[in-house]
Amino acid sequence: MNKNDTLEQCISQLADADLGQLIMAVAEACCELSALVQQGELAGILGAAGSSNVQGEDQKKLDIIANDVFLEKLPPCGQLLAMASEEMEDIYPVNKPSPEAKYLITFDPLDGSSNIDVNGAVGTIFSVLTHAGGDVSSESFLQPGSQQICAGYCLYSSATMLILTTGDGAHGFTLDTSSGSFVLSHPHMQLPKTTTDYSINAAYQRHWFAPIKQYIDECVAGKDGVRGENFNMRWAGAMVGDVHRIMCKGGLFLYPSNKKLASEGKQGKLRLLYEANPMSFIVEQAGGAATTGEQRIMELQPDGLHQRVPVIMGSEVEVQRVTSYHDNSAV
Ligand code: AHM
Ligand code: MG
Repeated sequence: MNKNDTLEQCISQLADADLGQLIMAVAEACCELSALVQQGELAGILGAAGSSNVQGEDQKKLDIIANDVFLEKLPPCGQLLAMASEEMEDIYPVNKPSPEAKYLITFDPLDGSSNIDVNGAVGTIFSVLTHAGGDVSSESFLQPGSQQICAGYCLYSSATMLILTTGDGAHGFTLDTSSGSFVLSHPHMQLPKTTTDYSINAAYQRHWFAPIKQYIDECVAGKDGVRGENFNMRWAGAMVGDVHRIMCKGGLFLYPSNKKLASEGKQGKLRLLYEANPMSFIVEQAGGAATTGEQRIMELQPDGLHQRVPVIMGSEVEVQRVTSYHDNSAV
């Protein structure tokens, strides 16, 4: 696998050719979405759909279109038994799967959808699991993130990039719009162990639990506080955008639980199976870490398709620091 190889060339070296076919189908779906996102208002894709998803969130037109693109493009690869998405309450069993089909996929077809109407960065996140056997049901998807055999995200921004892992590192491919191919531009991405960048929605500050408040207060105090150095904050409003920056430069992404979410019976905002797990797999493969504050995300046993979890991921030393604040906390 060499820089400037196409995704197809890289995939052809995978021991599991079936997985390769599935990855190429995902890449094709991302390519189609990328073209739609680039067209924006000209493709009539902006604005609200006038419906809400299973989580009670308002859907954008592009949320639904993106979901449909995945439902159309993935099953023909012949490797999938069923799919689960942020935009669908129940699993989507593939009609007449081939006898060899053994994979399950979860995906957030359009992450950061509040950015669509302002021409901000959005993305797609996906995670591939192997079906253990027997009839496929939603329980089949309830596997810890450590069982993922592949995960990735596609960032639709100034360039479209697909970041992939099959467990041998995290590799970044940039879409060459002239050829329609993803090209290996960022092999073996590695994020720095230390950082002075963090990423959190500070509007929820009054709801934070003590460990997060302490961590962020210390970052904000900069040179004048216990950290003795200045920090920088960025928040794109799309996890894919924020985590991609961290994959390139280092940093810490936090979407923790907070008192408001807890009062609504939610452990976090981000969903375990198609946001937290795949992004954790990629970040860990790039030398970073990912935790809820109390437990490594990829070790959580899921209890529902749309389960939400606190997410803290990025440069290892900072993840360890936030974790230590949770260890010492009464809340
Ligand atoms: P979505 O999948 O419905 O777009 O929601 C997930 C997004 C993340 O991409 C982002 O980090 C977060 O929600 C932003 O939430 P908030 O608006 O609370 O800052
Ligand atoms: Mg999302």
